[in-house]
Amino acid sequence: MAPFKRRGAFVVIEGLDGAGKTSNIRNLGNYFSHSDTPHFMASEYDDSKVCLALRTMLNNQAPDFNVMTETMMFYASRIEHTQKIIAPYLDGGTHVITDRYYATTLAYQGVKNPKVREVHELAQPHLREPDLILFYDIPGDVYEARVLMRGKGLDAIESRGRPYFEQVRANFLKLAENDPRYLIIDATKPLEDVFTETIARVDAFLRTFNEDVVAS
Ligand code: T5A
Repeated sequence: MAPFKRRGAFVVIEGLDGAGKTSNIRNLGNYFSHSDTPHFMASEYDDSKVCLALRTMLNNQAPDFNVMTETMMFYASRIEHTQKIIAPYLDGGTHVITDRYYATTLAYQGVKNPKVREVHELAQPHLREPDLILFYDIPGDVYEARVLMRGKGLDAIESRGRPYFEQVRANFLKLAENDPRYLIIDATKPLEDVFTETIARVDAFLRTFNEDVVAS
């Protein structure tokens, strides 16, 4: 009998700025390390100098870019990160958890660029499909309070204001509507509660994922 090939699960963390992605990813990483789960916490900023350069440029100068340039640059960064970092980990059997993926571009750039879907279709063969997408949901007023509370200046995208972020949220919710891979987490709850729910959901998902992979 040929040995089954186990691949890693691809888990994506999504949400508005200030939704708690960074905090939960950090906790999830610690949890996986303590439970000896093979995992890689992926970050376009930390994993690749090319992605870091693109993302820094976009976050600092995005208002000066044409909307199509902005959209394509986010996809270019993502293709680079997927091909060089994410795909090899998944194929080697390691679970990958990433902070934002293509839903972010569809939701954020989709507010201003009606052709974002066309760019997505061009990029899709070079990307990996997430197995699970956790959407940390916060309304516009919570976004505003948390992002201002950080006390740092706002980057070019964060400065687009609350109506922009309300449209981004609506885009995310629309993406989640007919896609069973999405789990919507109420991220207005205390961080401890959000984290407990995150672990419970990811654990339950991984148990089924492993059974499915072994059975196939
Ligand atoms: N962007 C990115 C695009 O437009 N298109 C794209 O394709 C991509 C990839 C940078 C920007 O780039 C845009 C989107 C963004 O505007 P980023 O670098 O991923 O994106 O950074 P942000 O999402 O902006 O990261 P943030 O740090 O702002 O948000 P997080 O990570 O969601 O939130 P976190 O964990 O840092 O928490 C923020 C604050 O809120 C508190 C935390 O303690 C912290 O102070 N907090 C809570 N407080 C109370 N209760 C809770 N449940 C809390 N959760 C968090």
